[in-house]
Amino acid sequence: MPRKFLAAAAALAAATAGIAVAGNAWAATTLGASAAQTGRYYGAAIAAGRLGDSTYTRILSTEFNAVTPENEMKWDATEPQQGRFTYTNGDRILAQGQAIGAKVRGHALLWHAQQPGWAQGMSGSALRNAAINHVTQVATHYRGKIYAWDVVNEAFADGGSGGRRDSNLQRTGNDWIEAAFRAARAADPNAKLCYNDYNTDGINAKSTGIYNMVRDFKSRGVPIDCVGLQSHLGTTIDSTYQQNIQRFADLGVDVQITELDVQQGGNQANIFATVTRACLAVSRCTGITVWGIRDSDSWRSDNPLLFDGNGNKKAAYTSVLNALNAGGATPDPDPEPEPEPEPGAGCTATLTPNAWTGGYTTSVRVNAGGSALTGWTVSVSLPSGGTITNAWNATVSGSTFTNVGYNGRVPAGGTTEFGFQGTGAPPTATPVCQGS
Ligand code: G2I
Repeated sequence: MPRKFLAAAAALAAATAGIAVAGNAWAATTLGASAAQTGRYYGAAIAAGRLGDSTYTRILSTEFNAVTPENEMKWDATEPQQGRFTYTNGDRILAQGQAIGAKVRGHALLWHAQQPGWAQGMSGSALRNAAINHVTQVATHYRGKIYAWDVVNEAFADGGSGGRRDSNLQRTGNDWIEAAFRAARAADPNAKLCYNDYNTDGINAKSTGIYNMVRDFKSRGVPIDCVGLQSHLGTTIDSTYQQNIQRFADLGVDVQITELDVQQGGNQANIFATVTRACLAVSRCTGITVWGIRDSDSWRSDNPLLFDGNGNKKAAYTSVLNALNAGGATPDPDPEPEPEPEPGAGCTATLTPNAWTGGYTTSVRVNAGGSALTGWTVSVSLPSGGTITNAWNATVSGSTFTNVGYNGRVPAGGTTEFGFQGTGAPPTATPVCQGS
């Protein structure tokens, strides 16, 4: 075909597909289409009560290719009286999503908040049975139609404990989460099953508690497919945001950014772009959902979304779109191969203990030496009578520590750190480090 016809055909194809040609690159012009270029979705939480607003539905159908019901599939909405299920508003969200060809995320089967009054007053096996029945009924009603379910929402405590949050559900026994995941899998085998939480937007005690639960679930065959990082953000973003996504992905689960909103202020557009780039950098980060469409639709009052109250695109919108298009348009055509590490590569480890009478904690620095590591073990010899009670950023068996998914790779000359706690006096002998 002559050159000018080729160009015309390309322009026509672009117009038909709703994409524009920017320079020599193909750049999509909506969030959903841009995300789709890299096989991801870009979604919004929506409310049934707003579907009559034409500005709202115009932006929704133009920009987004995934939806989450903001409240309509929660326990209080779907089972207001025990055993009497109401799906009217949840079904409206589903139908709206299907009408625009969007993925529908289900939110949320079990949560300590927004429980119907009858469940709030229950405990013990009656509550456990009611909760599992709720999971089974709702997941069965939506069977085959939900891309991913938030099976359990916000079950971990804030602060440094890394443990579970107290709730009526937690008091039915620590296994309530895995029971819920098993029931959800049985009811809808094709939905991805997610654990979803907030304040998990970097490597911290809470996200590490969840990380340990997911690792345990994977090792015992409890069905879990994804982790939702809500990402309700303020004026800063944790420097380990991407690393945290990566460590969950390395456990063999998808990661989804499920409820993104960012306080308006100097950094809003940059933070939105940073989140976008972090997700695009991790192949198992499958999509991003913002928690509402316009600032006026948000549960927050600090204008945290991508469209202003009039439905106009904000600077944050443009920064997200550009980041999506950069990620989709510039895959590295000729990546440098990773250098193969020498088998049995050497490494060294040094302890920096912090001791008190009867116990200690210590950080351990693993130093890769001359060749890169893909994994490592560090064995320590404990003074007699001493025991190890706890470890972080490593798994422990006896007195040998092994890297976890996100810190096994150490470049030549590089270091990584883990730590542990013990009783008695800290080890004094040089630990034995073995790399692979
Ligand atoms: O709190 C923000 C989100 C945190 N993660 C879980 C999400 O499910 C949660 O969403 C919010 C909704 O955006 C709010 O719209 O969850 C709130 C409830 O905890 C929702 O607020 C509730 C109000 O508290 C109720 O008074 C109201 O009846 O919305 C209900 C429906 O409009």
